[in-house]
Amino acid sequence: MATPDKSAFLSGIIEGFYGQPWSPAERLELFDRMVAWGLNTYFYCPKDDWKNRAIWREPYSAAELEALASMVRACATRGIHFVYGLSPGLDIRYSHDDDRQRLIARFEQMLGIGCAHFALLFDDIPDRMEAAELAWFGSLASAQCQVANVVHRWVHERQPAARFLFCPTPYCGRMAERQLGGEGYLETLGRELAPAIDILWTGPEIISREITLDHIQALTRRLRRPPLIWDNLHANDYDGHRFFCGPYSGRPLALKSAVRGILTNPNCELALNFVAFRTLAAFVHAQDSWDPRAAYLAALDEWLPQFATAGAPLSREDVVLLGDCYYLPFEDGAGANSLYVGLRRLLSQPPAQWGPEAAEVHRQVVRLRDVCARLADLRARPLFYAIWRRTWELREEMDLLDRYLTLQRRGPEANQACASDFHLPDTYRGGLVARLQRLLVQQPNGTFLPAPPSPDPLLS
Ligand code: GDL
Repeated sequence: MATPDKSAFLSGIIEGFYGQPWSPAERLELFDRMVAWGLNTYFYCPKDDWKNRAIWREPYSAAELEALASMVRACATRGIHFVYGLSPGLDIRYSHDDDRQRLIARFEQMLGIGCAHFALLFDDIPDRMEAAELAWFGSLASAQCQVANVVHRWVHERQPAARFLFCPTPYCGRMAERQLGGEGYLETLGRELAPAIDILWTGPEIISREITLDHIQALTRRLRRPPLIWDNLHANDYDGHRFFCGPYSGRPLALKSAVRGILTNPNCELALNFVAFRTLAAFVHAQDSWDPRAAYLAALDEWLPQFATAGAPLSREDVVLLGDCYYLPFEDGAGANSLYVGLRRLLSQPPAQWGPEAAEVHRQVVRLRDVCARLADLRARPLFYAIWRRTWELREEMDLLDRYLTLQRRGPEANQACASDFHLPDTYRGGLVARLQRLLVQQPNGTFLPAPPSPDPLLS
């Protein structure tokens, strides 16, 4: 049984993204990695596990409960804290006793299979209540506190060492500034939520580039306790074109002593999370200094064997370049960035003025295209299935750039328009979403303006 320690610093993984939850086999693989790397908490709250959110009132069937029980056992035998989270916020009636009883009934099912730690989540829900409920409680925050305190007390009586987590409706700085959940929401939590309850927080934003000590200290005063970080740095459920395999970064090491723990809600595809988890673990155990790039390179060295292919293995350089293309939400890795900058510079000049750097940029384009193509030969098929859609798209772009650069570098005598039989209108970069994306252009300050009119093959 995992030793429930009320003061332990929680470090680990949240399965809390939108989309298909991980499989039992994937979770076992994850738990083994967590043990090897020294992460102590797995938090189960997948958004699209129906019974966690959309139909939270329905009890688990015997088969579902057995599947959860084997997960709880797998964590217990490895000394990992298993936290079970329930999200009733879409339609809970806070004042109704039968809804509270349903929450308790679910937690009772989970206690029955050995689950020791619990969470209630109120993220991504309507921030309004029925008028009668509002009049009864005074605020959404008070309503949530009352329900959470009742359930917490019930759990605590049966499992005194249980950790109990709470995800607020405004769970980041921007939401709090916009007064999501009502004025004074966080202060109400600070006053009314049982002090032992851990409050989850994603930083200044849902996806936070940085989480500073100042930010956390100000929040701690409002919540009257240090928060528990729910980090979305590597989450990719909001963008189907991307995944993130850059290092844990933008957080000072001192953050660890200012919070109750750091949990990361990562890429939906488990196989793409190697660097995310490895570098979080390294951050959690780092003592004196933190160099994200060095941590990234060290993690890639450990990941490299999974890039063995049916033919010649991908080199470390290949994998670093690939990883650099899917680095972090706010940052490309050095190799990807220099390729992009080189291409931009080249394409802004007439080909007659291209110097020797054109050959180097072109060489990198071809190399990246080939790396993407060779991923089809990966021996680690789960990794290939997780990665291929994004890298196929990158391969297409590199292939087109290769054709363009080849043509232009032949010199003025090749003076002909660039066209490609593999990049035809409507199939290449096609579809309504792609067309819609071209209508409004985001400016560097974040605002949107209509794009200058441009030809649309479907309309011409
Ligand atoms: C969210 C959701 C989370 C989702 C993430 C990234 C929290 C507390 N909730 O808002 O489930 O995966 O953004 O899209 O972060």
